[in-house]
Amino acid sequence: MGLVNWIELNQLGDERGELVAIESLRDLPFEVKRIYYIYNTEGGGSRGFHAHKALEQLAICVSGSCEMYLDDGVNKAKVRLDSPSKGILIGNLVWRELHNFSDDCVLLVLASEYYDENDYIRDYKEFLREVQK
Ligand code: T46
Repeated sequence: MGLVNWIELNQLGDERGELVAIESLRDLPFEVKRIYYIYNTEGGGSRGFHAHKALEQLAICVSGSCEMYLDDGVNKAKVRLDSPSKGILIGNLVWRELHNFSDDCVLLVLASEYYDENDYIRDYKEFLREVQK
């Protein structure tokens, strides 16, 4: 898996509006154990600045936009999330930073594991050491 992996989600819209459905292990490569979302970002700063040892996630900007900086210790990329029908897969051992949230941003995240603070690597040098193992 490369650093930047987009997943095009199925848009099931009709004249009443759009509908996107996401099924565990079918539309994304892991079982979803947790869902969270980030909103009310107006005036907020950047977020993230960490990697995960095991956690995999799919992030979808269901409203507005934001930018995500991804770094696997070798490759670096900046992506813009601005579509409710497109998600970005974030693998384990990927450093992520989130910037430039629009006021109306709602970032929905589907996660492969329950919340576990021990899975976070919050120190960039420790992250590089972990990647090089
Ligand atoms: C990620 C980016 C995109 C919980 O109690 N449960 C949860 O599931 C989450 C995600 C967070 N929290 C608590 C931990 C902190 O006290 O909520 C607070 C804010 O979390 P954090 O500072 O980790 O938020 P972000 O936006 O920097 O990072 C989050 C995720 O933690 C992270 O996995 O990839 O969003």
